[in-house]
Amino acid sequence: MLAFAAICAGQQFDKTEAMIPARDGVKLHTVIFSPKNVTVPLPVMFLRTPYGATSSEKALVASYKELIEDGYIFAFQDIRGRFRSEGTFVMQRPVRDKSKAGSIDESTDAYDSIEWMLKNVRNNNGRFGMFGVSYPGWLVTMAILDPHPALKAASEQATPADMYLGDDFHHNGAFRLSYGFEYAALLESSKEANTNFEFDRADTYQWYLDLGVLSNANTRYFKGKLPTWNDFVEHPNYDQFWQKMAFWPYITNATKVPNLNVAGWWDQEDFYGPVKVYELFEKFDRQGLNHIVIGPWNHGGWHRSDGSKLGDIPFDSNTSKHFREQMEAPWFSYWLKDKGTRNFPEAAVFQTGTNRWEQYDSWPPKSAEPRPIYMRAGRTLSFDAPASDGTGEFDSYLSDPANPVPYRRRPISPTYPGGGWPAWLTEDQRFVDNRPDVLSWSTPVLTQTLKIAGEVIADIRASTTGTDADWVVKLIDVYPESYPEHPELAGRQLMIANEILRGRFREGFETPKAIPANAVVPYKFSLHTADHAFLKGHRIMVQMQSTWFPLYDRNPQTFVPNIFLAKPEDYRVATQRIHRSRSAASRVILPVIR
Ligand code: PG9
Repeated sequence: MLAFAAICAGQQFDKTEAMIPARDGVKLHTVIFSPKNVTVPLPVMFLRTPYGATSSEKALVASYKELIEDGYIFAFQDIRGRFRSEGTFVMQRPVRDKSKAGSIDESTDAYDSIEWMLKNVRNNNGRFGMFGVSYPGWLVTMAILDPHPALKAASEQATPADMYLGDDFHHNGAFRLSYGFEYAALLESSKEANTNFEFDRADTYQWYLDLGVLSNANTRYFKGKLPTWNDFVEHPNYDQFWQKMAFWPYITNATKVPNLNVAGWWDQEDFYGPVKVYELFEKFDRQGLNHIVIGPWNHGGWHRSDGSKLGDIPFDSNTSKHFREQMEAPWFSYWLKDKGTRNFPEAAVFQTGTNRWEQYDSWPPKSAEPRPIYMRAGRTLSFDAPASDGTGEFDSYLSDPANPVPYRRRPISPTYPGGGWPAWLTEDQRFVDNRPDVLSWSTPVLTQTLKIAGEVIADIRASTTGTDADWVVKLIDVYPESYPEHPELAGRQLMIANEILRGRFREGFETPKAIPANAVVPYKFSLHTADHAFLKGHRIMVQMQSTWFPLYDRNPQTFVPNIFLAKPEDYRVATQRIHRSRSAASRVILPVIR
């Protein structure tokens, strides 16, 4: 194959393909689209991916209309070991050991590719922009850790930042079973394809239940051949393996490249990541190069659709189109083409409920007042703390690993492709509200609107008859029972924030500790940031449960050193108590704004 050959002539672009040599000689397959008949030098928009580089003009035009209108050369690259690139694929290859000469990582591959394109792509103006959602967003973040000097603008979008604490594979140490299983199969079953695991049941809830203990994944299906699954099994705790994959050890300086971090409130995969990367860079950002946009989107929703709706939830405007036209395109055109003005808000955040874009000088805003809202008797929720310490001040449920709470309405279709996964976080939580193993506490109907902007924190006191337990906390907006403007939303329970904590990690993620049975234990964890108005006429609800299946694997509820090796008999029913007395109050801390 020619190193750099014109392949075909589309309508608007000339397409060429190149095998770009990295410093260790591995060649990276890159598809370059240059607008036809343009003589002025143009910047290059560069996207790296494990999913197969965009190779048709039709796909390019369908995805990047607003950027195309501004005029760019586009370059799409398969990362090493995927599709037509040489080398070995490593899931989120960690940052290289810089003391070793010639060592490589995704940052050096981006650097070497830019260096090559700078010299070989005709008519480039010497400036490169990198963008991408999720894995490609992670590749952008890797590239700006050690950027090529020609990389002048970036937008990481939905990058993972920590696969153990908050992104695709685990949250707070709880293993994301359906995602981890299906994603390992997707990327590691074949080099030149994205392979969807073939389930023999329509309802994957039942399929994962029938799988039984986690070790059956290898004995029955993967046979030890998928490196990522084997890593899950071998690294059940937050050890060096996961820490080296996270960004916090590496983001120790300001970003040199202007970076627009982008996140979606209902991102079903990586919401923790972009907010974390923004926070990490922000500590050092004296030059105002680090910005964030958070909109009412699911994973990558800002690049699909017009963003007027997600699931059943309407937003009163075309939020995705607005982002692409008014935020993303001006960002790149300012830094790469000297067009427009540098008046980018520090944080452009869509406030759900009022459905308005807000601008903040920092995210989360410093002006919010943390106000605890307490779980109280009679399944009520109140800003008044409990006053008494009487006996029986708790609510309780039986958590049975043999009958776990489904995370979305059954039948649960596979994660990929499509189906119910992309918008599941907006699903009406009434489908589990009446289960005996789900508890809900709610306020009376609000007589005035309550706005929150910032971090929501769960601060729970709980006991279990077992020696390990998962605690799931959801903050929910309950819509009015009569809602003529959108009758389909009447009485709706919409999740605004949520998270899980695997109880064994309550004192730290590196070393799991059994929970003392029947003791009241504090569990404090973040439900992440939100910007939401609970409107007058709505109610605020907090919901708790101890299983969320098959999104999370089942906690055996008996302490075992490694849950991936748990035996069937380790999985036991436990009685969970959520305490609500004065000295053992359970609450959620809300960042209230005026
Ligand atoms: N959420 C996906 C992912 C990113 C990085 C690692 C593993 C999975 C993605 O959408 O790319």
